[in-house]
Amino acid sequence: MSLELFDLKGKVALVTGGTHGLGMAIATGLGNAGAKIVINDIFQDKLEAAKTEYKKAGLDVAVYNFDVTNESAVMEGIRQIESEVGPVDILVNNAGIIKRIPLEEMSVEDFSAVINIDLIAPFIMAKHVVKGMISRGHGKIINMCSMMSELGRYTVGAYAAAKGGLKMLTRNMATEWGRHNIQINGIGPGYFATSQTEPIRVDGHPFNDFILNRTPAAKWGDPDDLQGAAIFLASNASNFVNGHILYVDGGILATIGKPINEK
Ligand code: NAP
Ligand code: GCO
Repeated sequence: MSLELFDLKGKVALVTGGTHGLGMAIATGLGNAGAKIVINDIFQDKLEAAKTEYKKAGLDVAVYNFDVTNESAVMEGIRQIESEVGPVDILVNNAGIIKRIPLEEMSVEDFSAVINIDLIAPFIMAKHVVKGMISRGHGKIINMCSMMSELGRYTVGAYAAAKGGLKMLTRNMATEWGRHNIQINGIGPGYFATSQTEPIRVDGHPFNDFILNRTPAAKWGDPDDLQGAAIFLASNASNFVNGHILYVDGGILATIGKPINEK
């Protein structure tokens, strides 16, 4: 019985922003666990390139082009997906952006852009996927949170506000939809090697040294390190887990850290 708990055969999983980075890693993990994978993005060329990459990994992924911040586009995208692929059993709200600007220099436009994609879009996506989940009496929603759901950092104030809000939105989704046998949880990655963190990860960048020191595992996360947490939260193994943020951070949140030169 135990391994069957993690089997996703017969499930449809929609991963937003799944053309690369953490979304692609998570979608690949869910696909390898048996789910039919659907991804979205806003650039058709990235969707086509990603489809080819997934195919090389043995996964036939369905791709849809819509902006997660545009409610009418989301409604049409979900309608198409549920008509052409099937009802969405698993939603991973992964699409996101970051803007690294000191708050006193940040425009309201930039602040709003981050909030729109990182906080309001997960609400829009969930609102239009959950209706079917309620009617079917089951569903899984996974929101991509962050270390910034718990901690502040210089220049990422809008992102921290969004990801902190996403943690509480996750808990409120669980509060409102748990009664329908829908589990809504978050994954809180530490620092991972993707295009999003590339600017602060290059060798010699002070932040790179800081993170290697601040992380007990003493390395940047590999996106595939998130696959186990995603499969767990997408599967029957987590049917009594709700409103939980599962941090996959190499130990960052467990420690105050250590002096740079200390072993
Ligand atoms: P990434 O490399 O920047 O990828 C983000 C994805 O979201 C891209 O596919 C992007 O598409 C898509 N996207 C952006 N805006 C969109 C929109 N309006 N509609 C649809 N798709 C959109 O980021 P990542 O590092 O993989 O991170 C993925 C998620 O994990 C994000 O929510 C991020 O905040 C979170 N996270 C990342 C880390 C980390 O260390 N990397 C840690 C904690 C949390 P395009 O490429 O076409 O723009
Ligand atoms: C940053 C990083 C982080 C990571 C992640 C950490 O500039 O601090 O981009 O925000 O993306 O969210 O969990």
